[in-house]
Amino acid sequence: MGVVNVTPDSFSDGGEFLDARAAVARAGALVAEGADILDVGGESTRPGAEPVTLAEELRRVMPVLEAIAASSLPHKRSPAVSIDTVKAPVARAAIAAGVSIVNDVSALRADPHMAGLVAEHGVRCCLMHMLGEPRTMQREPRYGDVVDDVKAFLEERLRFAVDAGVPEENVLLDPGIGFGKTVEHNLALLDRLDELAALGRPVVIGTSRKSFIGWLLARAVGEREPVPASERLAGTIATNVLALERGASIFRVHDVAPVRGALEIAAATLGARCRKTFRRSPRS
Ligand code: HH2
Repeated sequence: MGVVNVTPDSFSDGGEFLDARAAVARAGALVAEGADILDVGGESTRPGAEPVTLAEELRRVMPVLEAIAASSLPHKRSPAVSIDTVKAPVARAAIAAGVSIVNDVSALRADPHMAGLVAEHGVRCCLMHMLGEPRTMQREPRYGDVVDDVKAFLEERLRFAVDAGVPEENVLLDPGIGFGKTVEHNLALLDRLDELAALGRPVVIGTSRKSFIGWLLARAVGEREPVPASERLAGTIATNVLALERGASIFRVHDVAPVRGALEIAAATLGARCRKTFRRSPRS
């Protein structure tokens, strides 16, 4: 899953693809690099981010989704498109423009109309764990056992979605790396990702360029500041390979080519152990 951030303030690429043409070019490049899914978002969820209005979010993402749907992508492979939003009206407009996955980082909690919308249109949805909300989530997050707590949350949200009429097979689950989590919380979730995969739904993992990687690299060399996002590719690759081994099947990343390459080799090495989870989308 390649990330297309149409935002001025995303933590690693804010402002780079705010212009619709730049975002569409970015989408094309990600598909050429091997993305099976494009995740388009118009609202940053980085720690401390302020919410954006409905009108502004629509203004950012719709031209990009429409251009992708019109197949102006300079590549033959046709990706699935997901919309990274917590707002039902944005999801509704995105679905009308051909989006088939709603990536809701609030796991259907932010907008009371989201679950019904996903059910009504028969699209897939990604339910992600987040403690609190982006503005405040990194202020001393606490858990009993982070993996048990996240697992219980995802189980409850899966049940909620199914009760709202979303077929279970349309649900993807995501532990929400970096969303109200310390470095140690993120590491525990990655280490025990198999416990979340045991819920029986595909696991989405989003470690790409995230700050825990920057902090771990800084710690390793005795620095006091996290290494910048531009220097977190090695950590992104390592964590995605590990997540594959622990049962993840969708890898949300900014740098598709190197991560895909690493995953191909890791999948070949692991063979039958991950054949079920690592496969290209049916469309490619
Ligand atoms: N991470 C981000 C945004 N959306 N969705 C899912 N399902 N899982 C994630 O881990 C996830 C997500 C944050 O990354 P990014 O989009 O690059 O940054 P920003 O939120 O600042 O735009």
